[in-house]
Amino acid sequence: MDFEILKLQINESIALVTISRPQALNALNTRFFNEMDAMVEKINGMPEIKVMVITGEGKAFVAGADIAEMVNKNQQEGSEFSRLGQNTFRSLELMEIPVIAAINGFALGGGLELAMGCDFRVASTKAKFGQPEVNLGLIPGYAGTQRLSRLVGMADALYLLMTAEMIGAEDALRIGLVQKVFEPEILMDETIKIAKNIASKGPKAVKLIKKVTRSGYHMEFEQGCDLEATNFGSLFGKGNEGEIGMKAFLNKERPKW
Ligand code: CO8
Repeated sequence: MDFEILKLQINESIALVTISRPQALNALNTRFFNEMDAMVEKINGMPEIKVMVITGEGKAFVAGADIAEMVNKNQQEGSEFSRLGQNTFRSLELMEIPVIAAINGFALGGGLELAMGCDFRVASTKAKFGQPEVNLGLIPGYAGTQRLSRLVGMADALYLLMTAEMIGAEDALRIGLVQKVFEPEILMDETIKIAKNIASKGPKAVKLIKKVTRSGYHMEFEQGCDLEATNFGSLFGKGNEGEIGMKAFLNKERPKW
């Protein structure tokens, strides 16, 4: 597929995907979802890529779903547009490699939902966050009603969803919506540093962290522990990643994965 909205830059083993429709503050339309699905498939087919980073061009990360595209939809089309976005953002969670949102500006509505579909979020001090759907007589449709409460707890989620208040990076950090905040000039360099740090770790272990932590979250505790033990064991044995890492430690060397 030809990409018009998404730009892909490869930096060693890091894939940087930039959403580039700044004239509409990177609002999410059908074309975006089709491109993001194709991008996920493309990166899934590139074993050399160890971390994916998503950011936005201009003053927004993403200012929401494209209101101009949504305005004339009927009920069935509304639900279909919701499922389209839900599936795309779920596919980020299902990628084996970590996905980081680098939030450069507005992350509103569908934009915050995209960020929440990533594994964690780093933000510029200038970023703004909110779920303003109630201002439009809507509710979130890309799993924002589900992910926000899981990430920040029920009361902060309901506060943001019901008031449509836009919060800054400091408040987002305080409630755990973002994990790190940087000055705008250094946001991308610092994000790439975080990505490269993760890329230097045991690659199978990083993928299993994502799989076991995400799958276990929805399981009974004992079932999650069972999943952990099985996958923990899968890293052991001759020539396997755990052996390489542990031997390197004992020999005071850097592991060669
Ligand atoms: N959709 C379409 N166009 C948009 C959007 C959007 N979400 N946001 C901004 N734009 C456009 C503006 O219309 C404007 O276009 P033009 O230059 O042609 O007039 C251009 O981007 C620049 O925007 P502004 O002039 O408004 O820029 P400001 O800096 O003055 O304001 C704001 C920035 C505060 C971000 C403002 O643009 C704003 O409030 N945007 C809308 C935010 C919003 O309500 N987002 C939620 C959308 S709903 C949603 O995401 C639901 C997700 C689930 C959908 C489920 C499927 C059914």
